[in-house]
Amino acid sequence: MSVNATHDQADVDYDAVVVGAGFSGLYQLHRLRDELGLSVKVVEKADDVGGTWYWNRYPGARCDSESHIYCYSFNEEIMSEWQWSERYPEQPEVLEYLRFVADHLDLRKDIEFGTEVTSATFEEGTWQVETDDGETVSSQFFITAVGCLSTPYVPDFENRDAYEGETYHTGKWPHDSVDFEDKRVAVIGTGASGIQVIPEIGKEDVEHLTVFQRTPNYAVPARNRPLDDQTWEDIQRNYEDIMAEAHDDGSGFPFDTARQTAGDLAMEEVEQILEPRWQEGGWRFLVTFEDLLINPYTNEKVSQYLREKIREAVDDPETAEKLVPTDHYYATKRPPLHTDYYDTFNRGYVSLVDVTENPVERFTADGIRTEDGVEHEFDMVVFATGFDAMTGTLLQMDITGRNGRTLEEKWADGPNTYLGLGVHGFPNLFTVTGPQSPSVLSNMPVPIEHHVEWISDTIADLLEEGTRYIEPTRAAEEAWTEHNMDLAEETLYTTVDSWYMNENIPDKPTVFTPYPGGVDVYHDTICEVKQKGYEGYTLADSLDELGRDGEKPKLGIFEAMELLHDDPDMDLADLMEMA
Ligand code: NA7
Repeated sequence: MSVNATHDQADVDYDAVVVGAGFSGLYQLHRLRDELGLSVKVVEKADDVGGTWYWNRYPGARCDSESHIYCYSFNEEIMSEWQWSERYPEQPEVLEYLRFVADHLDLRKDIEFGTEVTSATFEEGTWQVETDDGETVSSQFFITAVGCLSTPYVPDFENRDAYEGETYHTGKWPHDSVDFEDKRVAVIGTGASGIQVIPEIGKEDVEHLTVFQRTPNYAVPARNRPLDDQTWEDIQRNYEDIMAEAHDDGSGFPFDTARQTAGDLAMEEVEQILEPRWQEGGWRFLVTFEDLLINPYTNEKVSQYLREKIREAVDDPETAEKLVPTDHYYATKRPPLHTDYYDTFNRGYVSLVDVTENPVERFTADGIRTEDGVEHEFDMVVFATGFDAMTGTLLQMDITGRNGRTLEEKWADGPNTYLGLGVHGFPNLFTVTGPQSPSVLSNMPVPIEHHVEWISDTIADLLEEGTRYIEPTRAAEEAWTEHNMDLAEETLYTTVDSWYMNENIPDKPTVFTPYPGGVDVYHDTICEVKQKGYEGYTLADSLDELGRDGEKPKLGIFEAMELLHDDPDMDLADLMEMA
């Protein structure tokens, strides 16, 4: 399908500017350019494609989704020509896959590498996108494909810059190999990245490895293995069905969620049910009980099972107890998979510092001083301290919508979006896997494909109809945000501080950021919105029609003053738009 002939792009440099050349950006470019015949520019900060998989190249970096489903499903040639080598792909293999896709679809020629978007402003009806090379281009559509975890976060430890040894962040690992031999190494953080990098560093000839842990995590064994030819043939034979199942599932996996609860089962029964899943390894463990994330009784039993597994795996009882999570339910923080993580602590040269009991006081020139007065000396500190997740990268881009209002102002109290795809006040902006969409609660390529296809079809519809602008109404956005919060409140996610809750960065507002209602329900919802003629959106041919949603009566001056009196912190831009 091509819409080229039906629209006039004379007043813009490109039909669309896309930010990011990871899974989302590559597919978005292909759909818009090759299927709709549009002019597209992709801006990518890195020197190559890959997104997350370009940056997270620390030892042990591996995808926790199984390889054969952590990929695109839109192109049969790609699916049959690419063969994965292991059950879970290591970072270099995922990166190689994305390079293969970029070459196969000839995508590189429309990607500007090594370039960062410094601002994107909606001005006189088009997006003006400025980059750090000093250029500004205009486009009708502005699409962010920046991933959910792409701005690394390093806590502001006192005196951090005084440290004179080597420092690394897992999310910004150097391309040259890092030499751990005979070094005294610290790793701070035991999230998914820490749990992958710690055993790899622990395997090396390090002199000593010290792990600084704030919150212990529940890690289930990955049980990685090579994918032999026979397994691959079996996958290929059923590939279409496997992918269809993944695309219809609540979390984007072709897993059967067991329709059972553990809430009223005896612990012995729960153990019997969990044991085969544990032996099998991987995230199928998560779908053993359908109410894992809503029923505290079920979750407590599963958590208890995992705690015992940790105690069994770690030789020193004191270290084991430090590694056992007791303050949160399993999978309410992002659940990692592991390979030899707990075993690593049985090595004589690996030690654990619980920074909840004994916080980091400050960095010194030679290492880290903890509050018990001990000076830990290190040659190298690895920060596995996570990301300014979900909104961080979007907010850094300095995005300004209609009426000069920035996304940062708009999201001062947390993100509010319509469908996680767009924002009121920001016409023709689309956010692939944006906050309030399922994204990180699922096997990412699945919701990415859903979003890219939805956005592309929407743009095709607009261009065919000659409609210039699309923008969520305020009412639809408010309703979606409320719906998201209501759903989150029904789950156990909200019982713990986590990056899902926007809580890992100081001063970020506490709010659950992904959509917790499931990929399947979500996908049905966005398809229905489209079927109903873009319900909840304003489709407009002129700027004057935007912001007049029709849902709200125009405010008189006295009503406006009354509103302001009731809520002095109310955003003036909101008020003016109503008035
Ligand atoms: P995460 O999951 O955010 O983990 C970060 C870790 O760093 C976590 O254990 C944090 O402890 C710890 N942390 C953060 N700040 C501090 C301070 N100030 N002191 C001590 N420890 C700290 O990031 P990952 O990179 O592991 O994983 C992110 C995602 O990337 C992952 O889920 C995959 O989807 C890919 P906390 O738990 O907050 O107490």
